[in-house]
Amino acid sequence: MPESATLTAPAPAPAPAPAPGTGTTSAPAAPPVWSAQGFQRQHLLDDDAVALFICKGFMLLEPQHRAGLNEAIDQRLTSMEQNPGDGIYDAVPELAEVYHNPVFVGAVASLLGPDCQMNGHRHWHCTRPGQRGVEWHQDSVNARHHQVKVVLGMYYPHDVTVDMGPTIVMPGTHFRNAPTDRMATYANLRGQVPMTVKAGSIALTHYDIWHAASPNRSGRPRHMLKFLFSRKTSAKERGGPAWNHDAAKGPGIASQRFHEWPPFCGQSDHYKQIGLRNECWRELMGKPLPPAKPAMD
Ligand SMILES: O=C(O)CCC(=O)C(=O)O
Repeated sequence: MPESATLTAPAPAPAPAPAPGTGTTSAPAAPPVWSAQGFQRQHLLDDDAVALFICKGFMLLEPQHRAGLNEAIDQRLTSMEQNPGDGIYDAVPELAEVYHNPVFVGAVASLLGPDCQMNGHRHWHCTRPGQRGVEWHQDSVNARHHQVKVVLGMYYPHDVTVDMGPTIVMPGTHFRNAPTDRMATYANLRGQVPMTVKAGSIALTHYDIWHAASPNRSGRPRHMLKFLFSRKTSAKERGGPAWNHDAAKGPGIASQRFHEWPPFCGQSDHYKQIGLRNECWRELMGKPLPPAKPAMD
């Protein structure tokens, strides 16, 4: 697994064409209920990919979609006058193909288990030319913990360049919390990562990651679809990890990753981070947590 944590896979088979006589002009058919049950083993993450996700709180997936899919979604969104909120999945049923891509399904199933579910809340984030973006925030409840209960799948149907207002994420911040009103006053953070991506990319992030949207100085709207996926059962309940775990090498790979000291991170935060990374790994492995250490002054 390369450092960039980027995965690729061949395009899945195109969706079946509508039966003759069934209208292409009628309202789009309702999208199928999302499920990870059909994941393919070769698309599950390996130990290093999971360890990297635990450290950074996100990974960038670059699945191959069928020819024309990204363009069709981009055009449909650009022509929409109103944001349907949670109804975006029904309004743009091609999104079902995106979120059923085997690379995405394999990654989500690896982190949340094969019985995970698509959440009813989702959103189309459109930054139009001249709009200033969104301040730093966490989507969840600003609590420090070691679990992965929900992940976000941020899909970009077109190439995103730096002038188009990319999403920005701050690696490692899923283990930090800060009051939202204070966070909103932050500007450029050292180490932040802009999602300047190829069309079709999906940033898979921890629910707690700090993220923002930068201003759109280009001449076209920047689209991002944010879908949420939730855990149903813990690894302990299922009897072990959900990814392609190698019992001989995995723990060593993870331990090495967890001791990596990220740039711009103070010593105190690094120690707390190592503890949370280890607890997160144990949780995802279905192992009990080590006994709590006495508080330090
Ligand atoms: O549009 C973006 O890139 C991020 C916006 C976002 O995540 C939000 O408003 O919650």
